[in-house]
Amino acid sequence: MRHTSIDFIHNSGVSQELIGLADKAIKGERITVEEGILLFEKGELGFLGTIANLIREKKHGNHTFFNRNIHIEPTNICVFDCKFCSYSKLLREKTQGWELTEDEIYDIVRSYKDKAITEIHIVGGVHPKMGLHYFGNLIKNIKKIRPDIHVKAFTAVELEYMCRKAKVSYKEGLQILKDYGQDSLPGGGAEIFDEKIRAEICDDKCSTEQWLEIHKNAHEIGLPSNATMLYGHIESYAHRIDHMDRLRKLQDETGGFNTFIPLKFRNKDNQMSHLKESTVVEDLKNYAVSRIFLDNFDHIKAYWPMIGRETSQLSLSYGVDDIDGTIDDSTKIYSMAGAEDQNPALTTKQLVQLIKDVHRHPIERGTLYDVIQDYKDYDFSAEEAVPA
Ligand code: V47
Ligand code: SF4
Repeated sequence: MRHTSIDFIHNSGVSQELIGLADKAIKGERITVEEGILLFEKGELGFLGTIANLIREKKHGNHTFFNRNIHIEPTNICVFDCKFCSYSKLLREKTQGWELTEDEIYDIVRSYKDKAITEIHIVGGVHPKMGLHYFGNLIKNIKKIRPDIHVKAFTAVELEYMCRKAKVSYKEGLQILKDYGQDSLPGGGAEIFDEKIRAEICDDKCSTEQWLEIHKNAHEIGLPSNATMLYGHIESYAHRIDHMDRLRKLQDETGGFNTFIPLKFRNKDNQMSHLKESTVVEDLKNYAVSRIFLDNFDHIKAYWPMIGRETSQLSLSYGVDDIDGTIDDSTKIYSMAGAEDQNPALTTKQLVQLIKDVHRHPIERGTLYDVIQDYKDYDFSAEEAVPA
């Protein structure tokens, strides 16, 4: 007799309550907030992974997405003081900060002239002198160099500051950036939406309400976005589910989120260094519960420069279907906070192999999940000499 993963759940000795929940999730029914918390508290890793993987495979089969992008970080000078941040240098410490000039940024873009990148991700500290039109012009000029490129830029934190300084509404500010050529928003700055936890870890930057409002406005004018959650610090399971619940509600309204990216708190050189980091078991549980709870999100992403290559591979059996990618990720936000990958760059060939090694099917995607190349039977020998 053939046994399925569902039989396995029924025979695994878990409580009737959890089995009922598993059946519900696998049928595609929505899990409540209380049930989400219960999954975190009572669900063991194998049980959660089995459900999350069934959902993942129902949505995407074996397909595992990645993209070819570069990160540009114009500055790490920031007016805010998030306690978990190892990267920003407050204005008084300017000697340790960097500020790329416009020309330096264009030179970076030009240096990828012959590379098949499809996205530029621009994000950085919140610099008091870099405003809405400065960044708008930057995007316009980047597009002159690479008209084909998708520009995913600025977290809601940067956008809130830019709009406030320029004295425009969020919608006006976003429309101005869209007119300059911005295509979508990354998911950063969300951290944890619970107001009390937020006040403890990042008191002075954009509020939960503002973050959600900015993403809502972006979706309304046709700018899709991502959503993140910083976990594994002082938050509880209830806070994580509350965070996902607020995202799920907004997604019901707008449908504008592409992907959910849980970000594991890293503890090196920041004001929260006394906290222990979460274990790999906890990381996988978190991916699995995210996949089960966020029924209206198509994609769950494990960002490999932050979580490491091996945990990214494991995550593909715990609900994750996207490992971001990047041919050359110059982001410093994680390497400065202690991530395993101090020099996060993988060639496409290496990335494809990483996915194939765990028997998944690699698909290169555009930012909006359009299929660019199926790598299942792709032969790299023809382009062996080209590093990217
Ligand atoms: O909002 C900062 C996080 C985020 C630490 O949308 C930290 O495709 C862990 O959002 N430990 C910015 N995390 C980066 C971001 C992102 C990254 C990759 C892809 C996308 C996307 C978005 O980085 C911040 C904050 O949550 N962060 N410090 C730290 N010590
Ligand atoms: Fe600034 Fe972002 Fe660091 Fe917060 S996380 S201090 S907003 S760079």
